[in-house]
Amino acid sequence: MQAHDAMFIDGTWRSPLGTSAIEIRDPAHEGVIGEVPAGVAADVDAAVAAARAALPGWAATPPARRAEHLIALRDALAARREEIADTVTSELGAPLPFARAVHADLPITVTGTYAELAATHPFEERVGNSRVFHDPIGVVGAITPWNYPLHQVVAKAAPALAAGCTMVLKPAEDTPLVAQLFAEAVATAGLPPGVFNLVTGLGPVAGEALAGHRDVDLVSFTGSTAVGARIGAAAGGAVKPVALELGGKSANVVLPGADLARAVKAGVANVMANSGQTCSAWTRLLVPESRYEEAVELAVAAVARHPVGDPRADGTRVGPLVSAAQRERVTGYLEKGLTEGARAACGGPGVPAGLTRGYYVRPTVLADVTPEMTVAQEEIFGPVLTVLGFRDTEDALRVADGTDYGLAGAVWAADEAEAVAFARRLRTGQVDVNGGRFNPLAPFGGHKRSGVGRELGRHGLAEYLHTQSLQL
Ligand code: TXE
Repeated sequence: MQAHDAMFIDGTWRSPLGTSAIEIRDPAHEGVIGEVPAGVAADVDAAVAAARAALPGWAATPPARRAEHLIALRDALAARREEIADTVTSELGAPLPFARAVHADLPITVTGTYAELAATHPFEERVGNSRVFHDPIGVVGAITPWNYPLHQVVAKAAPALAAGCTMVLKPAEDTPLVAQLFAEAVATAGLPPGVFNLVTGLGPVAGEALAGHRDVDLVSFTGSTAVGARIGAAAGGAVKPVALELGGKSANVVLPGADLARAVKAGVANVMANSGQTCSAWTRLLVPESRYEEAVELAVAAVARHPVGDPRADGTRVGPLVSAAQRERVTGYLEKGLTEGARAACGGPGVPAGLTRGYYVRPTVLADVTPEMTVAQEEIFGPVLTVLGFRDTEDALRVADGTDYGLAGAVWAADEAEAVAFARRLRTGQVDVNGGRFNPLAPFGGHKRSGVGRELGRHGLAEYLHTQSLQL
């Protein structure tokens, strides 16, 4: 799509108030594919003012009518599915089939789920002699990352709009094009002006202005734990609610008696998807010590079935990383892992064969990893699987929970009851049991330093509501 040299504010594309622009690069070829304006505090002020002005009308719109708007928005996105996939492939580098099936279809589905929830949620209930109202929290400031650039936007915008909130979005600077496409879909769907506003820009400028804006009632942030912690601290100081979806270091725990081959295959596919740039990725494979070498061999064989290359080439399953900075970061972790005693069973630092341009890294299996190593503790955010051994179930639990994070994970066991019993003891927000299917209505979010709050489904809607009770 063609980039807009403008901000989407109050239902129209308005000239930016700053003078600088941000270049967007195609990570597969490193060329500039467009530029968007770098928003300044005055752009954020204008967008927040538009959202504030639109709030009373949108909040008073009957939920069933808001649901109709969300259906129109879903349809507007669905009509542009191929363009969404193409845009995400261009600015993120995701292989096209994955871009279609996940980057396009998931947000379309999620928008549909919130149309349904808007129509059916009990925004008013009776509790004894009280009438309890669940009202929109107000103007939402949303700050999103680049890894799932449309999904992250929709995971905030759809519930916020369903709740009756209005919103200002500051998308990631690496992937603003699909956010502009979303704003176009908002316009096509005929949402009232000011209900959704978009300001592109840099985190420390536009993001900071939005996160600290006095007239924003809730900040919803997805991104790094470092930035999330700052935003959370500022919100705490201002006594404002905040939703934070941060990093992860999730464990894929294969208990004795489980189907090891199946678990490893699924685990490798999970980590390689989106080049490993997924906060919930199962980056640590935990297997019984007695089957350690077998697991490493299975992982290496599975990685070989994930060809790395141009995201538009047939057969590619692993594209480049989003940026040169991310490639440096991931390569740094690989080097550190080897220095600390890990072994690259396949991959390792360096460029994949035949790929001299683009921000590629080699899909890697790190073996001989121990729980205290940096690569077992910190989020790498690349196509890198670490393999750790455990002695018994208690040891597995200790290792699985032994990081600062607690976002997602997986458990495999001979039977479901055993896997569920183990999963229930993990301090993590979401666990897939024996290959359980993704559910767009299930609450998603973290324990510990993985964040505060939940996204998706009715739990995601609740983040955008506040409650009033009247005693009769
Ligand atoms: O994140 P940032 P980055 C993790 C992952 C990755 C690392 C760094 O480990 O390697 O974070 O990625 C905006 N005030 N995740 O540097 O900086 C920024 O403009 C307000 C996990 O890209 O946190 C962007 O819109 N906003 C993750 C958003 O924050 C600020 C997804 C995220 O950028 C800001 C992405 C500031 N001071 C990275 N500084 C996940 N949880 O899915 C930046 N931003």
